[in-house]
Amino acid sequence: MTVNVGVIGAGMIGADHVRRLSTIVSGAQVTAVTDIDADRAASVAAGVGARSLATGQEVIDAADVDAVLVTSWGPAHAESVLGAIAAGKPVFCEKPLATTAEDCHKIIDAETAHGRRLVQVGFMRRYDAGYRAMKQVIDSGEIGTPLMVHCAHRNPTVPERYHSEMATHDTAVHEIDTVRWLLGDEIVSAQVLTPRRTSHRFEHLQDPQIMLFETAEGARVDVEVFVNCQYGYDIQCEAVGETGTVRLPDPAAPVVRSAGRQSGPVLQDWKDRFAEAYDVEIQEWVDSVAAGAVSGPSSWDGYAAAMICDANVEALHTGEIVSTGLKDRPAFYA
Ligand code: INS
Repeated sequence: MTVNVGVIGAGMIGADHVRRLSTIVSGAQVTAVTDIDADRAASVAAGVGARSLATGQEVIDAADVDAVLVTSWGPAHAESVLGAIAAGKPVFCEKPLATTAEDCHKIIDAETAHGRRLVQVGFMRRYDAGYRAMKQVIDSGEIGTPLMVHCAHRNPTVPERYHSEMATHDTAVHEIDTVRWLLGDEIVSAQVLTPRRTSHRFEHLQDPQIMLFETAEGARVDVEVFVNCQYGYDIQCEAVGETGTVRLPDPAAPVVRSAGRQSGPVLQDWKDRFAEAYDVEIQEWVDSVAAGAVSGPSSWDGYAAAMICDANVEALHTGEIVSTGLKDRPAFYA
């Protein structure tokens, strides 16, 4: 079976997923594309022999669209996801699921009323080979009960429009989802420490930030976000258990020994770091749609990420330890 995909939003990540669905992923084809920029939609659609349509609703309703991929800008996500649920069509939504916890709730309610899962949220790190290997080690019990996780998320630089809250919503959100998934545990509180600021930043930005999370089981998670570190794109993660540790491997790179020095490259662009994870993510989504059983990060995970991010931003502004207010995961999302 070929899954016919309709794409809402043909910007950078949308166009990239259209390319992926057409040239890398098997068992899928893009049949319809829309974007608020109609010319852009037309050119992305033409590149893969798809139709360009005027609105997201037209894409959702199209008879030749079996599943919907939402890659518009964040504030427009909820409307498209709710539309796809109303049409009973599986929908993949890039993060964030919605920009407010209230909209996430509406999605959870609609999906629950539908009776089976339709929504997958684009938290692609769960599809990275290194993180998957880490999770296997943790789940095997080899390092014992996890007690702490140390993370670092460093970008070489960020543009002037990047502001202090984006350190949570754009950057640490990846660690927030990954750690919940790695530990199979919920984040219940957040605190943010603000070190001396780097001089290599725009004036308005608090950079770096140290985020401290506590899980329901009492594990502690620290995330260093440092988005003007200058030297490269560097993602680190180490889980410490009762009897051992497991660390995320760095991307494979040649080690050069020359002139009395040993050296190797550090990635510069985040788009290169998880490129393969995106391929695996979209392939597994297509396979799950074909099999009639959507899995992967759920609406609940999208909602939890929104709640934790909101608490973390409040923690940044108040200096307090802020509860995330997350309750038990509903059985529907077990
Ligand atoms: C980007 C993206 C990257 C992250 C950046 C963020 O939107 O999510 O993975 O490293 O900090 O600005």
